Amino acid sequence: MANSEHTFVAIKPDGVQRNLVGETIKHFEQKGFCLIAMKLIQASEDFLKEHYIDLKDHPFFASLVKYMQSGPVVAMVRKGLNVVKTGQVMLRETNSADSKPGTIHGDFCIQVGRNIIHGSDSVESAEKEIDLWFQPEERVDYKSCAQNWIYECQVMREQTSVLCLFHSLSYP
Ligand code: IDP
Ligand code: MG
Repeated sequence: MANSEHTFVAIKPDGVQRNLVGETIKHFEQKGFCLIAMKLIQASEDFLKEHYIDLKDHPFFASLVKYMQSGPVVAMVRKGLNVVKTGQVMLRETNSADSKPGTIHGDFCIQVGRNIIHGSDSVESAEKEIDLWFQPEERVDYKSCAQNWIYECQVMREQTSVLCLFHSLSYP
């Protein structure tokens, strides 16, 4: 269903140490993406190697794992319409030097190796990352009242595709 896409977001150790947890969460909260799970976690080396397995052949892999292990990370799951793609736009670019003001990297980071936040780069990676970081019982599905004001179509609010075909718009 359209607005039930999930993404994985992690505030990296530098984001936590620089007291940017609230600021980065605020971006996702204000945007309207629903919070499904969140925790503070000190990840192990093996765990981070698994998380970044696709980058294992890059020269920065070892330093990336060390950086991510250097302190706690705030991991979360967000849900919403095109949340993976839009989440990436909100973070952009991987290299902070190329990131525009208004994005999280653009506003809070200078170097690629200290870019305070991770977001899944595809729906497939989001699924893998969410499964790696969160047990099913750590994810909470609930009805957010805000959704009535964030999405215009009944289908987006109720997450039931047939509803859109039969209901005219009815605002709360
Ligand atoms: P992404 O985080 O935008 O998806 P990836 O290419 O998946 O970018 O890289 C993962 C992370 O690895 C980046 O967020 C950044 O922290 C780090 N990284 C990427 N490229 C470099 C580099 O050239 N030098 C140092 N660290 C890098
Ligand atoms: Mg990536």
